[in-house]
Amino acid sequence: MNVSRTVALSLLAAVLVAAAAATALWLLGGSKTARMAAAEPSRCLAPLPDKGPHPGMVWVPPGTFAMGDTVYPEEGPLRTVAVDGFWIDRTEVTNRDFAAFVAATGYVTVAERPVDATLHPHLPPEMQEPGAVVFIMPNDVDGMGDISQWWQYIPGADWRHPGGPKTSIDGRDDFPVTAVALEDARAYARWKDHRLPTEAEWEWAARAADPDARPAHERPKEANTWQGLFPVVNTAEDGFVGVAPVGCFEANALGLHDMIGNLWEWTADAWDGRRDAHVIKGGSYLCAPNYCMRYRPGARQPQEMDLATSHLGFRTVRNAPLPELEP
Ligand SMILES: [Ca+2]
Repeated sequence: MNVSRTVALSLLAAVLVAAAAATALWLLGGSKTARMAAAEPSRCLAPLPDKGPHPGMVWVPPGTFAMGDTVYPEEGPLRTVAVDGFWIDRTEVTNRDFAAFVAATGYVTVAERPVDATLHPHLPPEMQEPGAVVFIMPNDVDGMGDISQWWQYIPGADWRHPGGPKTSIDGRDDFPVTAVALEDARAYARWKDHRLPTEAEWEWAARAADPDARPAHERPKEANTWQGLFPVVNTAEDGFVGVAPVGCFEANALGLHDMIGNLWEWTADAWDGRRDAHVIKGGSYLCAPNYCMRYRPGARQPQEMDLATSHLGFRTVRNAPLPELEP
C-alpha cells in the first residue's frame, strides 16, 4: 500500500464526509462470527540453536533468473537478472530483535519523532504528530477507491504500540516488528553489520533460488494473507486475522519463512524514478484475491520512505561467502 501522508489526509477527509452522509453501502459487513479473532499462537517457531557462522540466517546461492511477473503492469517486463550469493534472515525481524537493537543503541524510530515539516509542509497539526498508519477493519465500505476507509494515521502508533497508544507488544516478542520506516530498517541492519536486500536478491530468495520456479498466481496456502472479501470480511481461514508470529507458515525450499505474506518487506531499491519511495515486496496479511494479488515473488509496490505502517516490516541480508563444509 503506497500511502502518502498527503493522500491519506485528503482521503481521510473524504471518508468522514462519506460516513456522515451514510451513502449507499455496496456491501454489508461480515457476520460477527467471521470477525472474531481465532485463537492465535504467540509463537510458532522454536528458537534456533545459536550456531553456524550467521545464526538465524540462511545461505542463498548465486544464480540467474527471469525477474518480475505479469499480473500487474509494474511487475514487467520479465528480465534476466544475476545475483551473487548472500545470507538472509530466516524470518522477518521480530519485536524481540528490534527491542535488542533499541536497548543497545537508544535508537528512536521515525514514527516516534515529530514529522519533518520541511518535507511535509501542508499537513494538519494532528498528522505532524509522531505516529503511523494503521489498518483498521471497517464495518462497511463505499467502493474500493478510498483507502482511508481502512487506513488511518494514528498519532502515538509506533513499533511498541502498533495499533495506537493504547496497544502494546507485550506477549508479542515473536511477532514481526511493524511501524518501521526505511531509515529504521537500515539503522537496524547497520547495527547488525547487515544491510537490506536489493529487490533482485529478495525476489531470488523468495523463489528459493530456483531459476525454473514458476510461482503460481493463486493465493498461496502457506502464507499469511487475507481470506474473505477485503476489507470487510476476514474469515481467518489460515488461522490469523492479522499479523502472525514469524514462522507460523511452512518455509520455502531454502528454509525461509513468510517471504510471501504476513508483512510486506522493505528492499534497498528506490522505486522507479521516485526519490521518496522504495520497493516493498512479498505482500502482507492484507493481500486478498479481490484487492491485492501481490502474494507472489515478482509482485512489488512503492512505499513512501518515511511513513511507518502496520503491514510493513523487513528482513536483512549479509555479504559473506558460504563457509567450507566440515570434512
Ligand atoms: Ca513477509
